[in-house]
This record gives sequence, C-alpha cells and structure tokens, in this order.
Amino acid sequence: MTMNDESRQDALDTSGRRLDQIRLSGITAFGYHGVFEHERREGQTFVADVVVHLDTRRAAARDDLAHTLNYGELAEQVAAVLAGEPVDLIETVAERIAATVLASGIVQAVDVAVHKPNAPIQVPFDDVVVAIHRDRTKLPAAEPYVPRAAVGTEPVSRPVPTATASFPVTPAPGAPVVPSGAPGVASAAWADAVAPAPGAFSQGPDGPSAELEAVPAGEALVVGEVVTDVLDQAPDGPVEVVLALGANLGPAQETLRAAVTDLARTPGIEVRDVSALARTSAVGGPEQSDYLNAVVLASTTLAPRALLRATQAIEHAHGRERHEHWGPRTLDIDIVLYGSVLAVTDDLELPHPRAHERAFVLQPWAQVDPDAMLPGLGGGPVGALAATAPDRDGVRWLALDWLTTAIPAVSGDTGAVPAGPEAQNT
Ligand code: PH2
Ligand code: MG
Ligand code: MG
Repeated sequence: MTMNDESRQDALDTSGRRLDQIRLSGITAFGYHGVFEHERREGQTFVADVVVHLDTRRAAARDDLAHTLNYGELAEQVAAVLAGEPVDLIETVAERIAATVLASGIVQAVDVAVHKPNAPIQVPFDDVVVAIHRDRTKLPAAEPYVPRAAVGTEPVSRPVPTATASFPVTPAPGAPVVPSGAPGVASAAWADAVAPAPGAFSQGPDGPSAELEAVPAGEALVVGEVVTDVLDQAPDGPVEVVLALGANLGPAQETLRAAVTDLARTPGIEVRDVSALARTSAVGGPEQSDYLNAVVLASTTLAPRALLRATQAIEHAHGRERHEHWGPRTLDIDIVLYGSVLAVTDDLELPHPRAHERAFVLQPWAQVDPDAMLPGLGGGPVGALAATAPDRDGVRWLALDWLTTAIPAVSGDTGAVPAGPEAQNT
C-alpha cells in the first residue's frame, strides 16, 4: 500500500525550487480509531505513508544524520500516533502525524496518507485513505504528538478514553536544540560544537524507541505533548549571535547608530562588540544607493524567533517598510548566526543563507572577529570567505569610529568616495 501519485505534491523552497523528499510508506500499527464502539473495543490495522519535504544537502555535505530527519525515528513517531490515543476520524490521525512531523524545524512540508484497509464498510473495497498535504502556511489542525517517557508493562496500543487525553504544553523530550552555553562565534572548533538539526528527532539511546514500548499501569496512557517549533524555545543560557545591519535610505549612519543602541536596550540582548562601518555597493535588487553595513556581536537569552521579532521591531521603528525585494531600506537587521543552531524554516533560516557569499557582511564581521567561523553549507573562516566573496570589490572603506564620528552621507553615486579614516580597498 503506497500513496497514490496524484496525492503527492511537490513542495518548493523559498526560491521556488523543488525540495528534497524522504518517503516512508506502509508504516503499520494496530490502533483503536473509529466512530463505532466495536472499533474502539477491538481495534484494527492502520497504515500510513509519509513524504517529508526538506533540504537534505546539509546532511549530505557532512554525511551527518544530525542534519536530517532520522527515518527510523520518523517511523516510530508515526506508528506511535497510529497506535496511540484513539480518535473518531482518520482525518484526525493524519493531522496529528503531520503536526508531529512538522514539529521538526528542518521539515518544510509533509504529505500524509492514512489507510484503514479493514474499515467497517458494507460493500467490497480495497482500501480507504485520507491524504493531506501540510506545510508552514497550511498548518495541521492538530497538535504534535510525542509519546511520553514511560516504564511499565502495558502496551501503548491499549485503548484510551478520549476524555483522559491531554496535551500539556511542555517541550518534547530531547527536542530543544538551542544549546546552552553555546560556543562563541570565534570558536575554531565550531564543527564539533554544532547541535543536531532542530527537532530532527535525534534523541539518541533514550529516544522514542525506548519510550514506545509501554506506559505505566494505571496511569492515563498515551499522552501527547505539544512541541512548539524549536526556534520558539528560549535557550537555557545566553547564546552568541551575529547580526548584520544595513541601511541605504535616509540618514543611514544615524539610523545604524540608533539601531545599535536599540539592540543594546532590548531586554534579553547584550551587545558585545560592533564592527567598523563599511560603505558598500548595493548587491542585487534594483538600481539603488550605496549601503552602510556593520556587524554586531551580541549574546541573547531570547529564542531565535523572539530575537527575530525584536530585530523586526527595531527595523519598523526606523521606518522600514517591506515593498521591494532587496530594494532600498532605511534599516535592515539580519540574524546571521544564532549560536550553533542550524535551521531552515519559512520565516527564519540559520545561519543566514547568503551570509557566506556577501562581503558586505563578511568583511565587517572579520574585522570585529578575525577568527570567526561561519558554520553550515558554504561556510568556513569568515576572513577567507570575505576575500573571495563576489561583491568584495564593492566594499570600499571601513570607518572604525563610526559610532562617535560623523561620516560622509551615503549618496547614489558610486564614483569618488572620500576615504574614511581606515580606508580599505579590497
Ligand atoms: N542588503 C540587501 C541587498 N543588497 N547590498 C549591500 N551592499 N548591503 C546590504 O545590506 C544589502 C545589499 C538585502 O538585505
Ligand atoms: Mg539583508
Ligand atoms: Mg533582512
């Protein structure tokens, strides 16, 4: 039993390209879902097919399971839903599987088909299946389902009265990957310190496989737990972050200065260092004025998405409006790095997907932290990346004292630019 080809959908990445897929079909478990009393009492076989849409390149480049979805663990999660808390409809089972799979930050979209080949249908039939496609815009209509750690002898597949089931809001065991005491960006050993891909079901030997076997006798049986996206989870301790600032509309230097002050004033953000200021030719987008760019090193106790909201609020406070892709802007603040977190979601990608090829980020970053390393695909020593980035010739000078001294206004001309106090042509 496999998913019909028509029910399979291509999912696209943010640039409109087809995502990679992990397909797992025919996952079979005994469950107690159904509208009829005899279905709840006697149970029957349920089968699921799952297609997970994600970018598998990071895992392949490193040949590292930590950067993809472990299909063995995926199968166990799906089987746990099939065998778990009974519901009336296989529609609900399908949503719950979709929600569970999408709880992994690395997953962009998922197709789920739930089959009930022995459904109580009074005419001969082969199979009945509900097939759904869910992603980060069409979200599942159910909570993720994570089996609770348990010891005992009762099988998980025992029917559970729906009324006793609950979904307390707590993180999934092992799911958070935001590291506490994350290594500084200057750490040369970043490769060893990189955390498992967010929510990649990589719980190791104590993971779901150990937990699925049984639940404590007499306790409310299979109880799911809500898992918010790991990018919403605050770290245990301060995490080193790298922010890239840019502006090319209005009083750019003043705006960038104010932005640094705003960041420093934000609860949960501590500014540690600020780079020199680069004047850079605009990269991409329409014809537009030069940019002023700088990099801020900070530490934060905010969750990645909370940090994103904080930076967006500061952009907004400085009149940022989102009109044109890569168009001129009064202020842009991008999160380049959040500790060692690797994530690809529709609203936040870490590290920043284009940082490795942008001299207007890499040069100021290397200036403030000469030993910095950029993890992830295309990453490496920031100084070396800066020296080869395609736009390196567009970075025309760096002003060290820009927080305290006025510099010439940015204008549209790309000709004679007065050299700053620390002129640097690369
Ligand atoms: N930001 C962009 C697009 N292009 N070019 C330069 N030189 N500096 C920027 O900050 C910049 C850009 C989108 O954020
Ligand atoms: Mg940007
Ligand atoms: Mg931005």
